[in-house]
Amino acid sequence: MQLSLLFLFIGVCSAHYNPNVEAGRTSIVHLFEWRWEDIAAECERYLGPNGFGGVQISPASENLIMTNRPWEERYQPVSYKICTRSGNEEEFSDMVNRCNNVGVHIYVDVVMNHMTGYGAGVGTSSTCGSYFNSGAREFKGVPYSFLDFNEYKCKSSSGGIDHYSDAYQVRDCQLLGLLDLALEKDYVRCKIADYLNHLISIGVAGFRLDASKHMWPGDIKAVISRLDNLNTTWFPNDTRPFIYQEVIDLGGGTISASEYFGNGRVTEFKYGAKLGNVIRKWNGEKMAYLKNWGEDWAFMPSDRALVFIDNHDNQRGHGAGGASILTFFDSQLYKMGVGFMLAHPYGFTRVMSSYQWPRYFVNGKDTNNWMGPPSNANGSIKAVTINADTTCGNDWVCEHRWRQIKNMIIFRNVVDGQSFANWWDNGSNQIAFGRGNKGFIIFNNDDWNMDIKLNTGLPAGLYCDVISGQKEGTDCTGKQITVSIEGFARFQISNTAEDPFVAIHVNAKL
Ligand code: AAO
Repeated sequence: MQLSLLFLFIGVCSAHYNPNVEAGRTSIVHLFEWRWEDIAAECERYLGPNGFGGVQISPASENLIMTNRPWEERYQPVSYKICTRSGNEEEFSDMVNRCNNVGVHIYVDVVMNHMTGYGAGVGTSSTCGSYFNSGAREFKGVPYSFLDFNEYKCKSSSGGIDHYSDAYQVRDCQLLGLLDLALEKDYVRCKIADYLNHLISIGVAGFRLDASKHMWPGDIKAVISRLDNLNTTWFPNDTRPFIYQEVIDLGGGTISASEYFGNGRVTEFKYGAKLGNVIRKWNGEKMAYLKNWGEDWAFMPSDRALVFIDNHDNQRGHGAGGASILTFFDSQLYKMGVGFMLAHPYGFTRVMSSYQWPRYFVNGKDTNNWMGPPSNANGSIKAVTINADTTCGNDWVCEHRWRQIKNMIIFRNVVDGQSFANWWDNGSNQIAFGRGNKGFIIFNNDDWNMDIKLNTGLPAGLYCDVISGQKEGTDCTGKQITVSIEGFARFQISNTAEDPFVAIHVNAKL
């Protein structure tokens, strides 16, 4: 009896690591700053049919309206009303319904560490008109008062985080001047849990917890323990929400990602930073070194990691990761990075989907990195339009619709659960590996051509490369690869190819 209770307890705890994606789907996409109505349409017309597991959405809670509408305003909450430039509650519910109905789940970015900055002022310049007075620490829409903030607890001289080496300052003081909520208070925990439970009742599958490093792991746990199970219209009984915490731990800091494993998964920021170095061939790195990619690179355990090549911060020089981070601006290298990530078994994967902005560098810093999403003169966000060639218009980049990336999302679904196999490298930047007998990928990131015969582990047959093209009906619009009875195939990849890599899998057999 006692033993079964223990198992029950372990079962309930471990559930927050499970992304709750539908069987056969393995990745989510961050549709940064998209409107709810565009996400609903994208689920139905693209994400569902192409095997995406879910969407991370921008914060849904009411936020401060800032001059020129920078994207950052979404991280300055004013209340927990579902009411932002992305849409209202009705549109939000419609999105969740329509996405869930095509097997694509919604993951909400939740800002619970803080409210607006202390300099936000007084008034109702918020996306739903809720009154706030940042000086008096008053947020009527929740409501919060000065009693609900951490000022008395913060011991730094400025009230902000003066030293990241002081774990107390990081948790108890203001991050970037944002009013730090007193998460030790039952009242505050309840207000946040009520908001999350409201989202759960609508049908979301989980949460990204923004700025988790700035909250005590125990406070986060106290909120999570108040959360309901997921809505049984779409999820099995007793399903816990998926939790992934944004903790930037590049190693050597005072706060370690592992402190947060008890609550759910954690963002692995080393992943994109290190892979960026390898693919850019900086610091003497080469792709051959990727043979033991994963925990051996000082990453967290695979079943605790949420991995990504870039995120909405480090693609524009915010957050952490530095210059090595690959983004859509370096599209050729970016596709290789995302391709490698989606082929490799480590971690739960998230791909980024961005909007364009005109970068303008002054002394190495992009002075336009504040710019918000494509918007109309009245401040409303522009619709995501779809061009005849399936790419997006209105300055939406839609990396997730790039053929190479979309096809690698499918590749990951096809090889799910298969072991990392048949590694090969030339000691430099030509590498290949397979996933059991389901898929095989090969890269040429050297400055010379490649012509090699390798064991793919795949059944004999003719395969369509899903990078240079794809299988359409019985045709292949890209390179064709013949696998022999023994599982061997010849690969020729020019170093000047538009995409110097090839990927084949059993669902793209001709
Ligand atoms: C804006 C203005 C501020 C203003 C504030 C209030 O920019 O000047 O004071 O409003 O009025 C976003 C924007 C912020 C914006 C904020 C609110 O990025 O610029 O502030 O909305 O509008 C830290 C946090 C991490 C956070 C990241 C940006 O730990 O949680 O900063 N990310 C999330 C969101 C992000 C959002 C917020 C949090 C706030 O994803 O979009 O902010 O809701 C070190 C630390 C990291 C720290 C970085 C950057 O990293 O370790 O924890 O991230 O510094 O401060 C090497 C080191 C590495 C180091 C890195 C960068 O790589 O190894 O450890 O350098 O220095």
